[in-house]
Amino acid sequence: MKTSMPLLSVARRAKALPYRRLAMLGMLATAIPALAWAQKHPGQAQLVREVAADTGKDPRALNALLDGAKRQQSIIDAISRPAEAKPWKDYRPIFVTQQRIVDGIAFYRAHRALIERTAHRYHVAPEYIVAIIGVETSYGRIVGKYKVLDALVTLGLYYPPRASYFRGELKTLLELPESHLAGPVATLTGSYAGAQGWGQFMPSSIRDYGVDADGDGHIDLQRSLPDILASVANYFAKHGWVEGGPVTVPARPDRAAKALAVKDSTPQWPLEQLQAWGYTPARALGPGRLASLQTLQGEQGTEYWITFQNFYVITRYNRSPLYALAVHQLAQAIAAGVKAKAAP
Ligand SMILES: [Ca+2]
Repeated sequence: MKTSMPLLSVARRAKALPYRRLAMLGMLATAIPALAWAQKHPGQAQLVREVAADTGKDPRALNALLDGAKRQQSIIDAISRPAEAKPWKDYRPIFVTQQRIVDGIAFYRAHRALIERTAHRYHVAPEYIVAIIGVETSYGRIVGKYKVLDALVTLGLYYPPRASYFRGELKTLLELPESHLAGPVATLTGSYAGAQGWGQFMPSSIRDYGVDADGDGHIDLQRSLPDILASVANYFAKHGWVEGGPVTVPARPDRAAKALAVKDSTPQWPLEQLQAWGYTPARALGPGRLASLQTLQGEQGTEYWITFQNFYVITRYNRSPLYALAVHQLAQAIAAGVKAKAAP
């Protein structure tokens, strides 16, 4: 949306105007240096000032880039109905499908050496790296068709409920050096939220956790499998993945189990405490671990899941416990399938 009239057309129309309005235009003309450019998007001028100050990038190039971005109503519609609003019984069938399991096993087998080498280097579990890119993009098949710049301009500058987060991501996108992106900013595509590549990284995640694992000088999360896998593994590692640690186990509650209100999946009670409150883990685990509890509505009724640090780490990728549980179940199914197929 243009916020002021183009000045050239004002000047052309001036001849036909009466004196008083001409005088006003004369006053306007003295202000022309300040008005020579009209921002296309609300807040664009301020954003460009900040990016230019932080990076030394040319404000004209930044403005040209942003002038080419469009507010897309479909992006605002998409963010207003996230899948995480569903109960677990409806969420799970979307992400933990037989197709995604079969494809994950095939993907793991096709790239086994690279996947396991990467997991080993970052001290994380290989099947969880694979499950993340399985849930995010079906192993790179569906990486998103929105222009990343349109997505972040729309949500950062036109969507007040999430503007502070998305404006920050837009600013980071504009500030990232070329070496951190899969191509020129205007050409990047991704999700409606502006996440890119097989692992759907937001710009701040590319900046903080992206890895150039193949050493070609670029973090390419669209085309380089070594970069894609290492970046996801690094994300887990930096958020505190415990090598060999459990993610979550189902729990059977006693009839008198204490009702627990859990705000997020930060591990907060010793496992023994949860047991004392009436939640018995489905398999025995060593004592002394901090845990939390998720109560979800599954197909067969209420499900109780005792969650650990690694579950919390997966929620750093996506805050929803449903997401973390879907990643966990997909990872377990893939690992079982790879093991079964590897056996004689
Ligand atoms: Ca690279």
